Amino acid sequence: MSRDKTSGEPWREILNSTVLNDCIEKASDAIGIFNILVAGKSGVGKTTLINRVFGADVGLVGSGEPVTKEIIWYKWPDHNLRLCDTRGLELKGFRKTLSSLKQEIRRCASTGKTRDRIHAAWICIQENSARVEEGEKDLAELCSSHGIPVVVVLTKALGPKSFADDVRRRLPGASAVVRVLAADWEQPLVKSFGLKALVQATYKVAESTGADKAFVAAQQIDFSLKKKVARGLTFFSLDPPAPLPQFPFPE
Ligand SMILES: Nc1nc2c(ncn2[C@@H]2O[C@H](COP(=O)(O)OP(=O)(O)OP(=O)(O)O)[C@@H](O)[C@H]2O)c(=O)[nH]1
Ligand SMILES: [Mg+2]
Repeated sequence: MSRDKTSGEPWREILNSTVLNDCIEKASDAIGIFNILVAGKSGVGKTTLINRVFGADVGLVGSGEPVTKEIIWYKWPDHNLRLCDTRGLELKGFRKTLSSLKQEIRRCASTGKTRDRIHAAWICIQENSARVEEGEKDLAELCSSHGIPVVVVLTKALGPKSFADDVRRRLPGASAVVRVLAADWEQPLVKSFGLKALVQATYKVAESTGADKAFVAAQQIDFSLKKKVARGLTFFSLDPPAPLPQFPFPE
């Protein structure tokens, strides 16, 4: 048996085997893709939030696929996440953004496949803005009318706390309203909070869309949730197409 470092070792052959690759592909298909729409006015903290929850540095991706000027899809190779980033929810241009989004939501749903649909929307509103804009209200209604569950994220949540109740009143179709400080605040010092609550609220809505496993795989906040889901999705429960070869680990 060759001891060459690059080839001929049985464990490398197994790693490259079609059987194993088929299993990995099957596992990845079983987990699927989570498509999330993230919207909110400029500077509210969308990118900070996404980076914290998914550990995916959106700022560094640079390979977004623009659908229109207002809608960009970010996709990561070998990741269970696709992110639809929107621009222009500001007062002036929001009608145009909403009409592009409507088309995009319909396009995503048109294949009839779970993996192509938009599974959830995070509408981000900075807590201290203390008001819900028309664009945010219309977007929430647009999503709800297309069966996309909405989680409202009150970002940079340093108060006023009572704003959450106003938002629940103004956006009654939202599945959840979650206060989040995605990164520690320095002056005054306030530790980050709310990320786990956001993940749990999103998981709850994702369960109804069939994309919950992909969401759990993609998020980097709640590891007990990952364990819980992994227990129901073991590698060997995926019925390999042929018996896997025995695995002689390298010495
Ligand atoms: N400390 C702290 N800073 C935050 C938080 N969220 C956002 N920021 C800061 O607020 C600024 C804007 O945040 P971004 O995440 O870039 O906001 P955005 O919504 O992606 O902005 P656009 O891409 O311009 O629409 C940045 O300086 C962030 O560091 C937070 O939870 N804590
Ligand atoms: Mg951003």
